[in-house]
Formats: sequence, C-alpha cells, structure tokens
Amino acid sequence: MPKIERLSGREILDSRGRPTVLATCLLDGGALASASVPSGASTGTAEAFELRDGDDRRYRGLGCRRAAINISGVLHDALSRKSFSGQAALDQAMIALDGTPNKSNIGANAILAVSVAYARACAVQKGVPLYQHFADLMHADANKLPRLTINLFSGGKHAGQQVSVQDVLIIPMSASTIDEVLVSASDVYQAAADLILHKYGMRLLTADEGGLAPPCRSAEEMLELAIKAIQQAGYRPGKDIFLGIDVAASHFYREHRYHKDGEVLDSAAMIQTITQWLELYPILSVEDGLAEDDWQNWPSLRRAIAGRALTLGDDLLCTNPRRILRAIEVSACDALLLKVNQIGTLTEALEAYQQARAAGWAVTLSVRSGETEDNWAADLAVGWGADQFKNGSIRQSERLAKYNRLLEIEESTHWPLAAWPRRS
Ligand code: 2PG
Ligand code: MG
Repeated sequence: MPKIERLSGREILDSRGRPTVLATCLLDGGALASASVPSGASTGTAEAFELRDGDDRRYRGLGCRRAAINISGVLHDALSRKSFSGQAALDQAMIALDGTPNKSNIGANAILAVSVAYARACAVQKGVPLYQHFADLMHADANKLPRLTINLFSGGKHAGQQVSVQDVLIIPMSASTIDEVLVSASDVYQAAADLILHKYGMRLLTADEGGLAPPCRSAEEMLELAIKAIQQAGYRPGKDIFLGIDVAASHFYREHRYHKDGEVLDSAAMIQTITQWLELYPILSVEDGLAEDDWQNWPSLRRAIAGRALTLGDDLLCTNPRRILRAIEVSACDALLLKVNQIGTLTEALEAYQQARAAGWAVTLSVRSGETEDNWAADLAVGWGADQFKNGSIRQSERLAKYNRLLEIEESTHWPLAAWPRRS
C-alpha cells in the first residue's frame, strides 16, 4: 500500500459561509488529492465532535483553524512515512491517536477530511474512478445508481422554523435515469416557485439546502403544495413522483411532547399524524418521525408504516454502529440515513452501512445542510450501492456538484437506477 508523504489542512468556507476544513494528501508514489468535509445544522446529539476554534473574534467562534492545524501537525507527524495496510488501518490509527469516543481531541472534521483525502489519493494512484475505489473498499462491484430524494420545501432549522418539519422531498419514480430524474425535479421545483409567487405573493426564497421556504402554517399545507406543484408540472403524484419527509422531530420535542405547528402531541398522536399523512399523500420515506430520545416509541412507528414507507433513522442513529445495533435489536427502523461526518471515518461509516444491510435495511446516503463544492459523496453513494441519495434541492453549486458528478458517472457507466426497496 502507498505511504503518505504529506498531509496538510486548510480552513475553507462552506455553503452557509461558515468555516470547515479541507485536507490534502500526497502519497509517496506522487498521487495528490484533497477532500473537504460538510457540517450539519439539525445535528443529532450523538454525532462525532466537530472541532471549532471557539474564538469569538473570528466567525463567531466557528473557525476551523485548529482542525486544519491538527491535519498539518499531529496527523501529518503521526501518519506520514508509515505503512498502512489500507483505509481501515489508517482510520484505526487516527481513532487511536485521538483517543476519545467522539473524536473530540483531534476533531472528527479533521479526521474525516484526512480519511477521504487518503481514499481519493489511493484512487488516483490506482488510476480508477473514486466510486470504483469505494466499491473496492467493501469488496463489492458497483452496478447501479441511487434514486434521488430531492428537497422541495424546507422548514425547521433549515428555514425560519415557519413549519416544524424540516424537509418535504420529491422522489421521481417513473424516471429511469439520473438525467430524467433531474429534469422532472427541475420541472416540479419551478412549478412550486410559480405557485408560491401566486399564492403568497413572494418570490422564491431558499433555505440552507436550496429548498423553497414558503410561509406555510403546517406540514399538511406544505404537503398539499407539493402535490399541486407535481400536478402543475404535468406529473402524476403517486405514479410519476412520490414524496419523502424529514420530520426531524428531535428539534420540536420537549418534555416528552411534540410541539408541531402549534399543536402539542404525545408520541402516539405523533405516530397517528404520520400515518394520516401516508393515507393522504404518496409518501415513500419518513425520516426521524420521532425524536432521538423517544426510543421506546420507534418500534410502534415502524410497525404503523411498514410496507408503505421506510422508517428512516437519522438523528436517532447518527451513523453510529452502537446505536444502529440497538435499533436493529428493537426493530426501531428499517432504513439508515448514512452521513459519514456523523461518525468521522470512512471505515466506521462502512461498518454502519454493512450492519444496516445485514439487517435487511435500506440505506439513504445523505450529505449535510452545510456543504462544499466537493463531490465525493456522489461517488460514495454509487460505490457502496446506496438505495437513495439525499443531496438537498436542485439548485446551489454545492448540491449541483454532486448531481453533476452523478450525470458524469451515468454517462460513462449507463448503470440503471436502484429499484425502490420492496413495499407491500
Ligand atoms: C438532515 C440533514 C440533511 P443537517 O437532517 O437530514 O438534510 O440536515 O445536515 O442539518 O443535519
Ligand atoms: Mg434528517
């Protein structure tokens, strides 16, 4: 395996204008590659630690100079000119060097940037596309492209909290290529923008992931608007285009109650609300329908919607193998939202992925609300064979960098889109 010749880190800015880090990795064979890491806003409490400077005079304390220095300093010093048998050995060495359960010493942001930059440099050295190298890491063949779940409307922490739920997503299902999916997503997005202008007299305002943030009063109003936009764009809801929802319920859960759009609901009532949505709207995926602390009620949610929509765990699982194991044991979910920076290395993310697969779960690979122009997540979704890819809306360059990379992969491979996981 190639040795690392040099690691260097740099503070850069993400799509919210907040600092993040980029790592550059030079291998002894001459291969050179960089990778940058994203950052969430509606974060789960069990996420790996993002190291920020805490110096209020720069970027309100959010600077990432220390994380960048850790890459060029402690990580470079410990990892360069050493032999590693591969990605897992490198990642284990960084985990050991950090020595904390949540990577709070060196910073999960610094560690992940190196993990991905090393993978990319290895792909360059081998002369293979990055998705191919990711597939090699799990000893599998890539042969399909992920279905896209595309943000249409935003609420919650990604917008002005005008509605409690965070995302209403569209899932083009009659489209059979990435190209067709993007055409239909763009048609619906534009129709939604027209509807908003007509209904609320306001022009297109976008949230963190480029989704529209209309001044709806409730999740139901937003779902209705999504159906109208699909129809207005000339598509059939529930035939051509389905919906997904990221309830992000942890963020409106206080004292064992869900404070949803002015109502106060207990867990049973929240589950009932979700099942009503499924009766009224063609929803295929329900993410974080309950809060991350409401473990005991997740199995009831899963049972209530199983066979109709995926019970997708994000904040609940935090891409953390220990939490995923617990969820498998109690049948809390049937799908994993995989965000690599929630755990902090490719190797641990792969372990999470394989655990979910072994339990028969679906996997949605997701980017974060704060992203960069880096497109490695698109290669990862293809290389690991994720069923779905959640990449925000169909605008803003940090999103389009990934969609455009999928178009490029599609053009060179002609692989089909993944089928939707079986429903009864
Ligand atoms: C989510 C993500 C992406 P964030 O909740 O699923 O939409 O948001 O990156 O803010 O956690
Ligand atoms: Mg989420």
